[in-house]
Amino acid sequence: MAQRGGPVRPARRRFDSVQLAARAAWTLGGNDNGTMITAAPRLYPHMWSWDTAFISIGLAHLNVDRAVRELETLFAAQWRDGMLPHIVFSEDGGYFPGPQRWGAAELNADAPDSPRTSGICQPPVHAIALRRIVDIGGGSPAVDRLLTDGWPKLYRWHEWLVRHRDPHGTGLLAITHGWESGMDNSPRWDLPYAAVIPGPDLPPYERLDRRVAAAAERPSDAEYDRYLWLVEQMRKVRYDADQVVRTSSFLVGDVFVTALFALASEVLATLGEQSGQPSWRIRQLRGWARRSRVAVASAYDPATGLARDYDLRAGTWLSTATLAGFAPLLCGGLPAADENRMLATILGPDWAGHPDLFAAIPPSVSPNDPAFRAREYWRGPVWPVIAWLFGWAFEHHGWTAEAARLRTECLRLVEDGTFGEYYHPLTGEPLGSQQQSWTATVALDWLHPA
Ligand code: 2M8
Repeated sequence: MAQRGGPVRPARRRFDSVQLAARAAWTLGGNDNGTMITAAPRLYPHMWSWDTAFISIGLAHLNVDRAVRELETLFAAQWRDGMLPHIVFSEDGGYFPGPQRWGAAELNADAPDSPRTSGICQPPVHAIALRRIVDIGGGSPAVDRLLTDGWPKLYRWHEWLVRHRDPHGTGLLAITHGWESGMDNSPRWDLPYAAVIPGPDLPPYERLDRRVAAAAERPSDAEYDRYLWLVEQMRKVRYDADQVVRTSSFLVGDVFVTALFALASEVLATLGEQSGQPSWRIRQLRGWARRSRVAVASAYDPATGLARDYDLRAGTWLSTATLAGFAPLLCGGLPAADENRMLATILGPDWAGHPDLFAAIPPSVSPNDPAFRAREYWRGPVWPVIAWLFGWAFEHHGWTAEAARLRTECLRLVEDGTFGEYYHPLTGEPLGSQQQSWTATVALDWLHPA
């Protein structure tokens, strides 16, 4: 139906909440390969680290034992040094780069031989998932087991990040690949990626994502060359964590990852208190949280009202305006006046309050920004899981009305039951993969608030 003066919106189905929950459960069942719930049926037939955190939250509403098992499957792939890898490979092929191209187990003694994994990590949202699972299924033996056995694994994961990813000791955590941000081709990374020059010895490869998803909705070939070149650089130093930081031509202090780390460390500390973990570890977690919160607040730019990333290779701040700039709203730490201004901005006409949006959810890039691309992956579309993170943080910050509004709008976006990987912000059209597990699971969580 054409909106007067607005974007043309294709007709959509609308499922009521019972039907939507049933479709979400069916989607997860369909993505369950017996060992793991894959991120999506065709595009992503493996386990992704932060997807699994979100997936376990939705699963907890269906079967808390299964939710616990999902996180345990991820933890079983933890590297001996503490890193939680970004991909845990299933036996299925169908994704590039697969385990052979990564060669993690062949090159690094800390990587498990089985299951096979990639050689990088993803945002540390897992403690938030553990919190949600405890809230939903607390008291069950499986959850108690997860708290007892999983908590120390998460502590080691956070410790790994502090030890290897805080090169300046400021609390601002660095990523060595855009994939580690989870926002692969966000315009945040355009400048640092411009300095990544693939060498002539980049081994040839064939992209498999293009067989499944529309080219216009995926990163370009030039972007992929850079992604694969960074993997080559890491292979050359055998994924040695400190050498990767020293040698990778991409090294960026990621303000969004840092904010998630601060939030998750605080959450993990509280869970540790409730489950009798050693008090020195709890103190340490709170110290890490504090330092990273300060780093996030220091990245705030009064000129734009947003927080910035920091290009550690070039020694420059990156001021590209994206949804990640609202990172301080996740972890707190800004003076009240700046925080209120930021909250008003994310809800205002450049972001969630833009009049042309299908639903009042902040997209990955503002529609008012010349760089906005409505269908292009992390360059404009709406990502339900990112909205979930903001909603969860708003709720815990006491911004309950804002959290409730976001939840209502998100449900309106996903009520067509396709569980798109991401959505066209102006028309609500599902884009990328369909039946994406993490979209189905955040829908389940929105359907079961509190
Ligand atoms: C996307 O990333 C992978 C690479 O890790 C890809 O594009 O092939 C991102 O959206 C990432 O955040 C997500 O975890 C992954 C699986 O859903 O897909």
